Amino acid sequence: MTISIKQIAEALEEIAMLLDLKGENTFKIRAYENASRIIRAWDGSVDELAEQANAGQIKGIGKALSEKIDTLVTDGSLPYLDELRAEFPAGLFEILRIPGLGAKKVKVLYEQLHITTLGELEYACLENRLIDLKGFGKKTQDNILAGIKRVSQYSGRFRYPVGEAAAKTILSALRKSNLAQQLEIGGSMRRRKETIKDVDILATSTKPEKLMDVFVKHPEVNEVVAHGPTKSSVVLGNGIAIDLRVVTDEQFAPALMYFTGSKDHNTILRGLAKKKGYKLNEYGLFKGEKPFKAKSEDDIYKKLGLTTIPPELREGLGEVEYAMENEFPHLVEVDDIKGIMHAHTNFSDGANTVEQLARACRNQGFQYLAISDHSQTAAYAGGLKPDDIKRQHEQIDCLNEALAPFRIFKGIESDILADGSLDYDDKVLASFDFVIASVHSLFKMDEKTMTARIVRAVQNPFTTVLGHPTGRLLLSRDGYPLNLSAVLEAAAEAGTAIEINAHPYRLDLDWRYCRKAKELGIPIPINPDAHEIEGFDHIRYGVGVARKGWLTADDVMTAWDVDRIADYFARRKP
Ligand code: DGT
Ligand code: CA
Ligand code: ZN
Repeated sequence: MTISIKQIAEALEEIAMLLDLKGENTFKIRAYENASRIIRAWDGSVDELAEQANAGQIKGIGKALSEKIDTLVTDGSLPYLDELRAEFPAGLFEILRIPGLGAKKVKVLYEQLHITTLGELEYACLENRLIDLKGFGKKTQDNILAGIKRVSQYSGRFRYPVGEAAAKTILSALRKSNLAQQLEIGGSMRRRKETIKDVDILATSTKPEKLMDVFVKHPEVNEVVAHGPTKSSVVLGNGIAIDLRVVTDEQFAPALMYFTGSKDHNTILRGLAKKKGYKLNEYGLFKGEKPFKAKSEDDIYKKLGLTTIPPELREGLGEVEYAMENEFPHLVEVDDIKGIMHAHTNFSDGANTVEQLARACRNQGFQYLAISDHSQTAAYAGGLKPDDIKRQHEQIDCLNEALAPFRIFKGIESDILADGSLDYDDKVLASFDFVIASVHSLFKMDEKTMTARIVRAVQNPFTTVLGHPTGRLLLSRDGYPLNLSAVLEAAAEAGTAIEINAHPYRLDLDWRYCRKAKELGIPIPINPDAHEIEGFDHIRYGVGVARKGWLTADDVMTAWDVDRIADYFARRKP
C-alpha cells in the first residue's frame, strides 16, 4: 500500500474538518490544519516524511500526529479517520466537495437545516433557505447551486424539466431547419414520467442526412454517440442523451406508437395483435407482408379493437383492457386549473408579499390563491407565530376587498409534529379557511410509527389537505417509510384531500397511487408549493402526474371554481 504526500495531507485536512464538525476544541483542529499545510509543502519522499516526523524533527508535528502519519504510511489508511467519518451521514462528504463549502458552513447546514445529502441541499437552495442563514446569503446560495450542478454524479436519470429543456432546444433547431415534416417527442417524456433516462425524438424528412447533420452539429451537443441517416444519438453538455430517429411517412404512426412505449404497453399490444392475426412492430401493423395504412396512432388502436389510449396512461397497467370496452375519461389539462393552492409568502420563506402573489395569481387568470405559509415549529423556514398569522389575516382581509371577486383563502402549511398533532392550538387553527398538514422533520421513524403519525394528522378535523405525502425528493431522497394505502384509506374516511405537490423534485402523491385515491373519492389538488411567483409554472408538472393517474378536472380540487372550493372549505371546518 503506497500513499502519496498529497493523500496524507488530505487525510489530515479531513480530520480537521470532521473535528470541526464535531465541535472539538480549536487548538486540536488547528494542529491538524497546520500539519496538513506543512505536509502539502513537503518536498522529500513519503518515507523521509515519516522518519523525520517520528524523530520529532518537523516543527508543528508532534507525537500524536507523527503516529497517525506513520499508520497512514504503513497501512495506507487510518482507523481514527474511519471512525470519525462513521459518526456523520455519508452525504455530508459529498457536500464538502462543493467548492466554497468548508466544514464550518457544512456544520451550519447540518445543524440548522438538518441537511445530510447533496439533494437535500439543492432543494433547500431552491426554497431559498440559505438566504437568511447566518454566514450564507443569496450570493452564497447561488454559488452553491452552481457547484452542485458541477459535482453532481448523475444517476443516469434526470428530472422531467431537464428533458423538457433539452427537447425544447433541439426541437426548435430542427424545426427552424425546415428539414423535417413531422416531429414528435416519444418515450418516457411523452408519457410524462417524473424522471427520464433520455429524450426520444421521431421525425419524417425527405432529407434525412441533412436533418441529422443539424442535429449532431447543434452547439449544445457534447458528444456524438451514433450518426446515421435513420438514427443518431448525442449527449448534451449536461449529460442528457437525445435520440433522433427518422422514418418514412407510412412508418410514422407505428414508430411513434412503438417509441412512446412503454415497453410493457408495447408487449401487451403486440400480443393482442398476434391474437387477431396481425403482426405489430415499429414499422407497422401487418397482415402477412402488407402493412396496414395508418395515418395516426388512433387508426392502429382502432384496428386492434381499442379506443385511443392517452400517452400518459401507456404503462401496461390495465389501460389496454380498459380500452377494449371504454372511451377514456377526459384527463385534466393545465387550462382546467382555476386556482393556486400551497403558496409561501415572505411571512415565512417565500420571496413575495401576499399582495404580489395575489396580483400575479389574478393576472394569470386564476380565480383564487390559497396561501399556506410554514407553521411555528418550522423555525428554519420562518414559520408563523400566532401574531404573524393575525397580521397576515388582516392583510388578506384588505386585499380580498380590493381584489374581489378574486379571492385569497387563509391557510397554513402546518408541520405534522412527532405524535401526529398539528402545530397550533384549536383556536388558531379555527382562524384558517384551510390547513395543509405536512411532515417536514423527524423522517427517520419506522413505518408503523410514521404511518400512525400521518394517519392521526389526516384524521384531525382541522386538516383539509395532506401535503407531499411521502416526503421524497426525486433522485435525491427516498420518501419516509410509509404504508401509503393505509393513509389513503384514512384520508378517504376522514374526507381529507391529498395534494399532488407539483414541484418537479417532489411530484408526490405519486401517479401510481392517484388512481386508487380517485377511486376512494379523495379530492386531489395540484399544488405548486410556490416560494415565488415563478413557482406557479410548476403546475404543469403536477398536471402531467394527474393525467398519468387518470384524473379528470372533477377529481382535481384546484380545477374547481372558487365557489365550489369555498364551499368545500366551509363544510370541512369543525
Ligand atoms: P426511459 O428509461 O425514461 O428512457 O423510458 P423510455 O420508455 O423512453 O425507454 P427507452 O428510451 O429505452 O425506449 C423508448 C421506447 O421504445 C420504450 O418506451 C418502448 C420502446 N422499446 C424500447 N425497447 C423495447 C423493447 O425491448 N421491447 C419493446 N416492445 N419496446 C421497446
Ligand atoms: Ca427514453
Ligand atoms: Zn412542505
